[in-house]
Amino acid sequence: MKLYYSPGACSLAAHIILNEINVDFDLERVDLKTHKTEKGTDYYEVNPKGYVPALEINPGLILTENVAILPFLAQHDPKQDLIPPSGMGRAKVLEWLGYLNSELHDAYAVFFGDKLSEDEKKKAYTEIDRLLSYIDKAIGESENDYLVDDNFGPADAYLFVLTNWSNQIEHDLSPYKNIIHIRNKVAERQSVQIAMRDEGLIP
Ligand SMILES: N[C@@H](CCC(=O)N[C@@H](CS)C(=O)NCC(=O)O)C(=O)O
Repeated sequence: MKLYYSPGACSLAAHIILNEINVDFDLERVDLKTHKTEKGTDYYEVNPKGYVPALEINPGLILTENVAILPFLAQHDPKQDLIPPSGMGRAKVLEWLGYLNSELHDAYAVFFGDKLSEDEKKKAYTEIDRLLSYIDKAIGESENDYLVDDNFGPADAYLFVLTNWSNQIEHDLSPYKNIIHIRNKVAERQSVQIAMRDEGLIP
């Protein structure tokens, strides 16, 4: 398998799950400004949508979209308990992935487009805070150790990656104690440390 990624982008979540499962994989970095890969390939030929992540499963077979890639990778070895195989447990993982993807990811993404005015920035921070407040409360009200049940899974990896962006956009995460609690546990995982090192995010 091969993951097309950009350092620190949402593709880091797939990179983390690849490190969790027992597969050989390659990485190919994408420059999201030029849409060229590190090997000089026009990235639109890999993923016509132009964004990362894209997962090449076999030559010519490409899967895109975080909500498809993350469960696909997580189910690779059912013994690892990264995602329930069926039923409500699996639906709950997909519920979180959908929310993170369509709500929180979009709310952060506003900062990575055109330069924002001070007023636009204020509105964008307010929206991020609204979403994080909901997530933090939901974690606090559940008795689970992670977003879904007591096992680390793809939704936790995705939440970790998205909330990493708070640092980049000078957004204060400190009020969200329950999110920070999960983030700290995720950050300690070897899969995360290796992915971040391999993307050049930490030494
Ligand atoms: N719906 C896509 C969105 C992916 C996405 O927004 N990727 C960003 C990085 S986090 C990107 O590549 N942006 C550059 C671009 O859109 O050209 C998914 O969930 O996979």
